[in-house]
Amino acid sequence: MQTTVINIKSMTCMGCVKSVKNVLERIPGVSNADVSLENAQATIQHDDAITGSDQLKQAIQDAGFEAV
Ligand code: 9UX
Repeated sequence: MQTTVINIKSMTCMGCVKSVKNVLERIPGVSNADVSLENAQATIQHDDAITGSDQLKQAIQDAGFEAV
């Protein structure tokens, strides 16, 4: 298990936060995702052997947000 923190631009409301959280938690290998609007970042617990940080980033981009 590994913790990855990804900075996310362009989340403007709690709805955005929820969407990002849902997207992340549906990914295989992700056990928990905490998304903070204030900090503009996601803290994700995941199994690196199943889903790595690049894939997490990609999923955030695909959902329409900017992962940096
Ligand atoms: Mo609310 Mo966030 O419509 O895009 S979900 S601003």
